[in-house]
Amino acid sequence: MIRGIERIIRDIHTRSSRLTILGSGYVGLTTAALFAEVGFDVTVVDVQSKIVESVNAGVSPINEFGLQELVKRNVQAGKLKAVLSSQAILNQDVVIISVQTPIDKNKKPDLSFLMKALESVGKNLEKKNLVVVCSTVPPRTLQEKVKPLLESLSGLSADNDFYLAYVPERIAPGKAIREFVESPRLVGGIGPNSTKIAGELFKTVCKKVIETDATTAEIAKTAENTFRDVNIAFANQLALICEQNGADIAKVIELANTHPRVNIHEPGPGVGGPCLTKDPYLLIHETIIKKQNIIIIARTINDSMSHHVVQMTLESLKNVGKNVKNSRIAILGTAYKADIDDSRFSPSESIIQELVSLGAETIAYDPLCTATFGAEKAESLYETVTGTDCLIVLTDSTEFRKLNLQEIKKLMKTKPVVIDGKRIINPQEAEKVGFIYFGIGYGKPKEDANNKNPKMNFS
Ligand code: SAJ
Repeated sequence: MIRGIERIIRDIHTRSSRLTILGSGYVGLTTAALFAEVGFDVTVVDVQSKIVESVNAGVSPINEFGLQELVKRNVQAGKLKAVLSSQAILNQDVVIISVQTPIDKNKKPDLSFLMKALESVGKNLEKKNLVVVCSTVPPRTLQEKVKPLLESLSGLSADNDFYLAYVPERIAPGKAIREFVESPRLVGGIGPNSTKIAGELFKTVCKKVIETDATTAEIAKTAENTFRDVNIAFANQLALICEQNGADIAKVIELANTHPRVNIHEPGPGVGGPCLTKDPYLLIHETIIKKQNIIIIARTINDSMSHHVVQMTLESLKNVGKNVKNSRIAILGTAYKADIDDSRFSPSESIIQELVSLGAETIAYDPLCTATFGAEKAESLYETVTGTDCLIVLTDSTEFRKLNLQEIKKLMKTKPVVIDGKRIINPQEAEKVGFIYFGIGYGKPKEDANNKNPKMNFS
């Protein structure tokens, strides 16, 4: 047995192992390109022919920093290719699964893509193969779903005849390649042999590998994004407290974070993207803690922030004698966060839709993202703001961090309102230029609130 494992590890070290990656999203393709770059023969499998054709032409179908060069170089060198069918799983030594694991409309994990991929893997599984799951999954998925399925389809025993590990990804869009290499990588085997072999494989690309077991790795992965979601929910609730008490959340967080063991995240118009909106539900799936579950409460708080932005807009317009109905509203930022083209679960979607349902005219602009969620599409910042009553900032994109407030004011209608969802505008400066300013977590000083701008109360 030991000699068998040593041979597999030697094949990894000499780059003789053949790798197949199932799923060619931004994680799968980044994984494939990086393993090809360190010398492995890599085949990436996808169900979409346009993705396969693109990769084989040396063109990355995904807009990810540095990926294009990696794909081109390794396709040209014959180290990386893409195929449509699952036939590629035959005669492979390592199969890495990186397919989507979404949640359904009831917030329950939908593991159908993973199970389908595993069926094709299981039917062709051979002795000494290593199967690695990278997709984010609920706790005990490897023990209770993946292992039994592969064993029954292949007739082989996990950690003895073949090897199985959970190796979650923790890369962020825009910095996927750097983070793949630099971030410590959790490697959780179904048994010690699997952990050892998978660890050796990932050490060829990742600077640091941390070995554990599959279930611990599953919980740690979902805990990371859940921690961020809960922390952001705390920041959002703190923002509402500041609004009601005439304090500035930006200052409060800055001060609280000078405590050496405090790290409060940033409040905002809501939490978007495919990770933080999903992973908390994977973590708590089938948990017995149904009531007073901080994780569910945090999700609810974060989801409620988009409605808070709309309420803030309505109140602000009312303060200047305008009605949201027939007001023209400029939206800056439709991606789920700054400087990316991804609009999945973006808070701007529900904000635009609620404003439209209330009779507002909306126009949206994002430097990288083409989604507008039903708003009119503008091609530039100045086109967006022209003739509008209100400007809502929803991402802190680089372009929005240096807004020329004087110029913007000239293009907007009288008594222009600005709603700063990301707290990137200086409130005093905006008011000096002539804006009616409201920002998430920015409570008007009490004397102001009593005299000129009544304190807003969003409960
Ligand atoms: N957000 C806040 N306040 C914050 C930070 C984020 O409201 O303090 C909002 C963002 O605006 C966005 C959402 O939360 O709408 C998600 O932001 P994110 O920075 O966590 O971005 P993601 O979803 O791209 O998260 C990825 C994660 N990667 C994976 O799951 C593989 C996450 O683990 C990383 O921590 C994060 O990138 C990162 O560090 O960039």
